[in-house]
Amino acid sequence: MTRTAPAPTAVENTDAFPINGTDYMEMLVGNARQSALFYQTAMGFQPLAYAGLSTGLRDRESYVLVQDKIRLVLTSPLVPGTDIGKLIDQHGDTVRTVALWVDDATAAYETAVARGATAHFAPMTESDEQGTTIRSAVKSYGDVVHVFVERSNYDGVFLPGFVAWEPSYRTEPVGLKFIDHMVANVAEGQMNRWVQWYADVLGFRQLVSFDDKDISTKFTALMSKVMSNGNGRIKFPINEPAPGLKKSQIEEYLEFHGGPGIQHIAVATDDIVQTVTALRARGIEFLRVPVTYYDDLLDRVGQIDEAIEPLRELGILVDRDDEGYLLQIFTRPIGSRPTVFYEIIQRKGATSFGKGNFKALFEAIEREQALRGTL
Ligand code: TYF
Ligand code: FE
Repeated sequence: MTRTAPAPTAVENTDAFPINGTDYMEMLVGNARQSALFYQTAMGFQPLAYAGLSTGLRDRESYVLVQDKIRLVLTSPLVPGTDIGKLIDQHGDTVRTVALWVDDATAAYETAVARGATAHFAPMTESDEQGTTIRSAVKSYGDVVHVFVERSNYDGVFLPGFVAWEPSYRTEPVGLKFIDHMVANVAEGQMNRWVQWYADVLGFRQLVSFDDKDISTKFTALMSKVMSNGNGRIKFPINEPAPGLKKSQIEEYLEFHGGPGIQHIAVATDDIVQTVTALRARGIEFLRVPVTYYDDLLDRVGQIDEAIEPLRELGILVDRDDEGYLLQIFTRPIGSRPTVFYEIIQRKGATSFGKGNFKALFEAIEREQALRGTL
């Protein structure tokens, strides 16, 4: 690993324009109504907003869910032949939009395009009784777009056009707090191009770089670089496959996703044992490392606040860096295709990405690939 910059909090802010944080993430899904129930029941999200037939849309509907700072939009087409339908046919359920909360969506768009971004839509003003938003968007890797959201003059439930979604069915949150990072998989030879894109267009800085020796098993390898904005709230690792003896998880993703896209969304909790216990009780399945992982855990990471036994029972991984330690665990893919999955992460000082867990984690992924016949 090469540290190209100090801790995220200490990174010099070179953002091309102010970005406050992630505003929302939109997934295109085959059946938003049922996916919404999955995110409520299994993942502990709360219903927030809705747009669809009853609000005047004819071709699609969206459910918006929230858990602490995480806003998730689930969108499905309602009729054949839509652009959204074509994207779902190509990718399966997929993250389409990573929306960034900005002070000025017009300036953000003009700056991003001037610095080399491809436009997706020009600034548009949307209004209702609750105020006005301005949104604009540029294209990133694959079919992922970054929407810039300016909402300082808006007081409504989500965005103009959405109404409050207030079903009587509610579930307990599981303690998910905010999006810690969102990881892209791109094709071999494309990582540096997209690293450069985030530097050129958004002014992001490279936090860390992992080469194929850092991230390899006997069979497969990958490379990864992490890009971050100035305030450290947005972290985008970008992976590409590296040559290996067998098909890597990145190649499997690219094949089943039909091109580059978001591979995993890491969500932060401040009590990972409680969060993972709750998620498991609701049916979420996690990757398992061999129990021998825990035999020398304290030798590797030193003293930690948590008891080892629950970590072993749940399969939670631990890694330490210069600044502290982190606990993390990865779900199985959440949809039918072996593409998108979630990471649950609790940081106790550490700002890194669990390099010490890469080998055990990637071997666990390879065991899953073997079961799928895709290794
Ligand atoms: O985001 C990360 O860097 C860690 C590890 O395919 C990781 O969560 C990296 C690549 C990958 C799965 C996990
Ligand atoms: Fe991660």
